[in-house]
Amino acid sequence: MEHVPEPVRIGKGVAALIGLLSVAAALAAGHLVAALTVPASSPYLAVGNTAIDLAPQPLKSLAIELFGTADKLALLIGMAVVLALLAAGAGLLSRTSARAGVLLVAILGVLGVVAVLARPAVGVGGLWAPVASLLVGLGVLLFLRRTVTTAAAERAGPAHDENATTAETPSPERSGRRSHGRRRVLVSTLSVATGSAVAALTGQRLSSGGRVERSRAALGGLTPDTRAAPIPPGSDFAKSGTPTFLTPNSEFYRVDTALRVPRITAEQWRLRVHGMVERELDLSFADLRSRNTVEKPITMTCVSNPVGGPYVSTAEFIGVPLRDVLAEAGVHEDAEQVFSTSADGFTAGTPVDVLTDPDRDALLAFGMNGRPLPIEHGFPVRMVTPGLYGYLSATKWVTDLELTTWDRESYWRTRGWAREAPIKTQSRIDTPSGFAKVPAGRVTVAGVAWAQHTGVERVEVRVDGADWRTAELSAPVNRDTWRMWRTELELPPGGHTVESRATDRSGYTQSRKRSPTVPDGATGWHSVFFTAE
Ligand SMILES: Nc1nc2c(c(=O)[nH]1)N[C@H]1C(S)=C(S)[C@@H](COP(=O)(O)O)O[C@H]1N2
Ligand SMILES: [Mo]
Repeated sequence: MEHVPEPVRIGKGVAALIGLLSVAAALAAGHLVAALTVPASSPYLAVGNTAIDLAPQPLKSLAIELFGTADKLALLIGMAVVLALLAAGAGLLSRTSARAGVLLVAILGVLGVVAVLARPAVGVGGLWAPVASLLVGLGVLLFLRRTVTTAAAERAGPAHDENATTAETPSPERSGRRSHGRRRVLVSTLSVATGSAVAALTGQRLSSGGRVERSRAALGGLTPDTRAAPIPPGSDFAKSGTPTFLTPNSEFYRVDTALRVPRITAEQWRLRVHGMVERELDLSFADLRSRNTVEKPITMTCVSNPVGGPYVSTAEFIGVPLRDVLAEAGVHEDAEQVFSTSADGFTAGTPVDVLTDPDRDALLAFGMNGRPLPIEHGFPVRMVTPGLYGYLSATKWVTDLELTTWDRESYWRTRGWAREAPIKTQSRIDTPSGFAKVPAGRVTVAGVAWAQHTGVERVEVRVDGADWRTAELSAPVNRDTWRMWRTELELPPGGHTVESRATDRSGYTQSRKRSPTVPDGATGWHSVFFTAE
C-alpha cells in the first residue's frame, strides 16, 4: 500500500517566523539590488515615498506636528510594524498549505513594483529591485516551509515505523533523523536571517554615497567673488537665549519629501533651463562656479512652521544670482513662473518677477556658511529665494528650470497650498521656554523675529495682558534676515504669560488672529506660560 503523508501543520511561532524572514529577505534583496541599479528603486523606500505623496494633507500636517523632523523616521517605523504584522500573518496563513501565504507575499511584492513604477524619478531600470524582492520573498517562503515540513515529517516518521520498538522510546535512528532535521531548520533560518542582514547593510553602504561625500569634500572651502559684509557684532542675543545669528549647517532646519536624499556628485550635476526662453541653457557645476558668484545671508522659513515653531534658520548662502542665469536664457514676456524640478521629482513654482527682480538676490546656491551645501540641504545645487516660503522657491538638488505659465502646478500647489506665498512677519519667544520655572524678580525674555525682504522694525512684548513694551533689537544685517530681541521684566512669583508681536518696515504689525499653516503660512502671536518662583 502506498504511504500518503498527512499534511504537516507548522507550529504557530515557526510559521510566523517564516513569514517574517521571507518579507525581511525580500526587502533586503530589493535594497541591495536597488543600490546596484537605481538607488531610489528600493521597494521599502518607494512604498514610503508613495505613502508620503498619497497621504491626505491633514494626515501630513498631523505627522509633522506630532513628530516634527522625525516624521519620516516615524513613517518608516510605522511601515515596519505594519509589514511585520502582515508578514507574520502570511506565515500563519500558510501553516498547512503554502497558498495563502504565497498570495499575501505576492501581493506585497506587486505593491512594491507598483510603488517603484509610480516614483517620478525612477524609470523602468528601477524594476530590477522590486522584482528581485518579489522573487526572493516567494523563494524564501517556499524554501523555509519545505525545510520545516520535511523536518517535521521526518520527525513524525512513517505512520507505522517498522523499526520503532515502542512509541515511547524512539529508535536511535529516529532521534538521529530528528536532530538532523532540526539542525537543518536552524541552519536555514539563520542563513536567511544573516543573508538578509548582510544584503540590507551592503545595499545601505553602497547607496549611502561615499562618492558624493568625496565630491563634496573635493570642493573644499568656498570663496565667492563678492563676499558678504562681515556679520556685525551684536547681531544676536545668544547669551540671553536666542539662536545665534547664523545657524550652523548641522542645526539648520530641514524639510523635504525625500526618504532617501538624492545623491548626485558635482561632476554628474547638470541644470537645464528651458521653456519660454530665447536660448536653452545646459549648465554644468563648473559652468556655474565660473560665473560671478555672490554670498548673502538669508533667513529661510518653512510654510509649515507653526507660530512659535522651529522651521526658521539663517545661513550665508554662496551661489550665482538666478536673475543672471535667467537673463542669459532670455525670458519671454509671458512667462509667469520658473517651474523647478529636483533630482527626486519634487517641484516648485516661483514667480518670474521675484526671480528677475534686480533688488532680490535669489540664488542658485552651492555654498552654505563657507562650505559646500550639505547633501541633505541640496548638494550640489539648490535654489534659495529671499522672502518666499521654501516650498515654492527653494528647490534642493535642482536639475531643471522651466519657464512657463501658472497652468502647470507644482508639488505642494496640487496639495492645496497657495500658488504664491511671501513669508509672513512673525516673532517667537525663545526664553523662558514654555512651562519653565525661573527665579522671580528680574526675568529676561528674548527671542527672534523675521519679516524677510521687508525687514523687522520693532518687537513688542507684554506680560499677563498688560501694556505692550518695546524690546531691544539686535544689530540689523539685511532685510532678508531675522533679528533677535530681548527685554528684562520685573516679575512677582506666580504663573505668567508672555506674548510678542513684530512690526515690519512697511508698518504692518503681526496680527493676533490665529490661522493655520495651510494654505500660505500661520499667523497669530506666540505666547509662553512660565512660572516665577
Ligand atoms: N527637492 C526638494 N526641495 C525642497 C523640498 C523638498 O521636499 N524637496 N522642500 C522645500 C521646503 S518645504 C522647504 S521649507 C525648504 C527647506 O530647506 P532646508 O531643508 O534646507 O531647510 O526646502 C524646499 N526644497
Ligand atoms: Mo517648507
